[in-house]
Parts: sequence; C-alpha cells; structure tokens
Amino acid sequence: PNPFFPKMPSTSKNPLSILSCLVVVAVLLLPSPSHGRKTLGRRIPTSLYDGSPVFLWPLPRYLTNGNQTLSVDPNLALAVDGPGGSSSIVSDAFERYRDLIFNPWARSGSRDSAAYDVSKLTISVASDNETLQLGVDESYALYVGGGASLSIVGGATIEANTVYGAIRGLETFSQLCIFNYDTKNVEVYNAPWYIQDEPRFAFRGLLLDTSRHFLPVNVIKQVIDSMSYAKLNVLHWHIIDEQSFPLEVPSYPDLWKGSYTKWERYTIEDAYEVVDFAKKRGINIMAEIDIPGHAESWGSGYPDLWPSPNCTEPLDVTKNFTFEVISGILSDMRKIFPFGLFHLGGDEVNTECWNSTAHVKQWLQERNMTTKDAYQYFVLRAQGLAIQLNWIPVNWEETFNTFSANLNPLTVVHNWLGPGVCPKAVARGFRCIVSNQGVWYLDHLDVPWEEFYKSEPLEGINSTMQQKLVLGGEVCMWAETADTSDVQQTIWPRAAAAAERLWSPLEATSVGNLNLTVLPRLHYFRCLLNHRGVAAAPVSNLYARSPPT
Ligand code: CP6
Repeated sequence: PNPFFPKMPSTSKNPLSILSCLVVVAVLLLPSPSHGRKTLGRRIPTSLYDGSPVFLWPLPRYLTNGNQTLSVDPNLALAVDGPGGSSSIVSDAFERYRDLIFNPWARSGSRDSAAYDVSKLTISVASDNETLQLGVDESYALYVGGGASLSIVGGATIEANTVYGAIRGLETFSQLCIFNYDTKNVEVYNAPWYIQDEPRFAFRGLLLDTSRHFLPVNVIKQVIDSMSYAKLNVLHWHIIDEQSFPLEVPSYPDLWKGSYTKWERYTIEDAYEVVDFAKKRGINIMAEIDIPGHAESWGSGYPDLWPSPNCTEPLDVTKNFTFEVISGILSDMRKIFPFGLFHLGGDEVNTECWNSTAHVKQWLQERNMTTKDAYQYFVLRAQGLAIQLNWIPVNWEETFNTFSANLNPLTVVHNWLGPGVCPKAVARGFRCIVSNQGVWYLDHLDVPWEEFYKSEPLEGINSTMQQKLVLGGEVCMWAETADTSDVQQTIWPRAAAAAERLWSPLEATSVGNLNLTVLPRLHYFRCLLNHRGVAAAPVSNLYARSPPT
C-alpha cells in the first residue's frame, strides 16, 4: 500500500460534503420545465409529471412511473428465481447494494416489515452462465411498486437474462431509493416504476495508468466500484509504460525490477484479485502492454531489450529475445486476464532511434526495410502472438494510420489522436473504440463535462453496418500528473458524462440545453458518488460563472 495514502478519504463520513449535497438537492427541487419525449415509440422522459428530473444516471432506455411514495424496509429481503438467481454474484451484489442504500442513513429494522411498502426484492435470472465477455447481455427489467394499497405485493422485481444484467438492475434500483431526512426512511418517489434497459454500446471503458504513478490494489478496487455505479464495464489497465514495470511476470522474473520500489508492484495474486473483484461487478479487465514505443522500463531487468544504452525505446526489433519476452509476458497474462480483448499499444513509436543505432540500422539494410517497415513488422509479429493465445488484438490508431492495408483484420483500432479515425477504420471493416483526446482525456483538466457528454462515437458514420463496428468508447485517466491522492476526483464526475453517452439511447442524450435535464441529474449523481465514499469533484464551479462586477 502507498504509505502516504493508506486509505481514500471517506466522504460519506464527512458532514461538510453531506451538507454541500443537501444544498445541491435543494437547488434540484426548483421547478424546471418538463422534457418528456416520445421517440420511436419509446418513452424516455428526463423529467417527471411535476417537472422534477428523473434522478437516474445513466438514463434507462425506457421508463414509466406514477405518483406514489413507497417506503423501503431497512431489512429488505432478497428472493431469487431462475437458473442464475442462486449465483453468488447476485447475492453478493444484493448485499453490497443494501449497504449502499441504507448506510449510513437509515435505522435498521425498528419497525415491523409489514409497515413498509417494499420489503422484498425479487431477482430473476434466466441463465446461470457467468461468462463475462464483450457483448454479454446486460439488459434488465425493473419494477418497483406494490405496497399495502396496491394489488401487487412484495415490492420490487428485477428480471434479467444474465447475472450481469441483474447487477445493472440493482444499480438502477439503488438510485431510486432515496433517503428522506424528515421521515428517516429510505423512500421511492413517483412509484410505481417500470424500467426496461440495455446499453447502447457493448464497450464502455475507463483507462487507468499504473505506470506513471502506482495505484495500490485497494484504490483500483475503489475505481472499479465507482465504475459500476455509472454502468461502465471495461477497465483498460495500462499497467506498464516507459516509467515503470509494476507487474510480476513469472517467466521473466526480472521484469518487475523496473518497478519504482518493491512496495509499488503487483503480484500475480494482486492481478487475479483485481480481475475477480471486477467480474463480480460486471467489469472486464482489458490489460495492455504498450509496445514497442512505451517500454523503456522493460530494460531495467533485461537491458538486451534496449537497442543501445543511448536508445532505450522502442524495444529492439532485431532480436528474437524481444519476442520471446513478449511471448512470455502474454502467456503469463493470458492465465490472469480472461477478457477476449488484449491491448498491444503501438502508439508514439520513435523509429528514428532505431536508425541511429548501428546494429539495428544494419539489420534494416540487410532486409531492405525502412523504419516504418520495421514498426509494421514489430506490431504484426506481436499481434500474431496475441492471436495465437486466442486474444483479439487492440492497437492505438497509429498502427492503422501507418499500415492499415497490412493490419490483421481482427484488429480493434483504438482512436486517440483526434476525430475522424473511427469513420475511416470502420469503412475499412475494422472494429473501433473511440477515445478522442480532445474530449475524452480525463488528464486534460480544462475539458468540461459538457464536452465529454456531447462527444458522439458514431459521428461521421452513416451506414448501419459500419456503426455496428464501433464497439464503444473509453475515457482515459493518464497518470503523469495524477495518483492515489486525486485520481477519483479527476475521473469523476466527467467520466459519468461519457458513461451516459455510451449507455443511454441516442435520443436521450441528444438534448439541446444540457443545463435543463442533464445538469441536475449529474449534480445528483455526483452527490450519490460522495455519499458512497467516492471523492468525486464538484460538477462545476458555480462562482466561476458569474465573476464579481
Ligand atoms: N502514454 C501512452 C500517454 C499517452 C499515450 N500513450 C498520451 C498522449 C498524449 C496525451 C495524453 C496521453 N501518456 N502510452 C497516447 C495514447 Cl495528450
């Protein structure tokens, strides 16, 4: 663990943060115009009959609601149904969400269960297949109603095809449960609720960079927890880069000599633990080795990987040893990371350094290759190793920009340099992930949440077939200037803006005035994160908007 930050501050125990969120809630209760919309026969209201916003983030695909207030039993019971209902993924998630809903607010069970409207949550899961992969069925239906005055007794029901759909439904259910400061009860307003939901994109990612600054496992877990609140589902773990190599690799045990210190590194067990923790929250881990460009730290343990002491990256393209090490790393990582996609990097390769190294230059001349040829040779050979291990390779866009004609057709192109790459990639039949640095780079502190929100992954792609090749998008938390002390407040709330863009229907997120229907909900979601112990930053600095005159 990081000695300076053994534990993230728990804002849920900070009365000041609770106070500030109370102020936020008071602002939210101001009347705002109604913006319920009917589109494609689906109702996606972003505010209710009385003008108050729907406090859900991200917005579900379809919802209807009424005007009753229901009380929720602090001893809420779980009833399960269907082949997948008995999964521990479901019961563990239920326990987590029960804690989130009632702690630290509600008194436990001081009244008889019969005095509450919602005393039972029934979760029905059709399949007992717990395989978590890209495109897993995350759909669910949620009904919250019942109570003494209604014919349906029992309170709430979640129906899903998979345990992962059930988890998403639990998150939505938890967001409907709101603590009432007067009655000291957790209540569901505007019931009965009927919600049908599923994601718009299968890949909804967040990149974490643990090479520029080490993040302890418990902090990675906190980030994973917070991702599940926004229904993000892929953690892109940029484990290694030129600055440090914090991962244990059994087949080449000196590699993690490239870590900052022996306390700032991940054992195999640590990595397994992260994968397992994420799986229980419906989140895949996409690991990355960024080769050949961002790999200087590899040479701390094996200097032969450096072309020369003056040229320490990109990795030496001429040696078989380089590819033996890559093969060893991939084989070891394959046992840990079951996700079908693996990221091979490939960005920012300074091939000039190869040209100025005598033995590399000679190797190139013997083969009549340019440095660009060597870059392609390196990437394709590494792709071959990943594909042999039954991985789909993901590469940063420079690989596509430089030699798309020869790129393996399995490749997923990961955009970052600017807009317009995914339209080109999908036109060539490649799958694509959007991470446009101008709008989805969290380390760019000057990019406001509105830019994150408005960024549309399908922009410039008109053919339905080509649109299907856009797997989704990813916000990137590069860590040159962020560490445990501020990683959560740098990620949130702006990552949530992208999360709604990636989950909710296009019609729901294509609203004209974001201040009317999106901003109040985002304030509320940020407050929810604070209540759950996530140190999310303020949505906006209200004072900055009206400078003193
Ligand atoms: N590290 C790696 C980085 C970046 C990339 N790859 C990066 C580049 C420019 C900006 C932010 C991050 N720090 N390995 C690019 C994909 Cl502005």
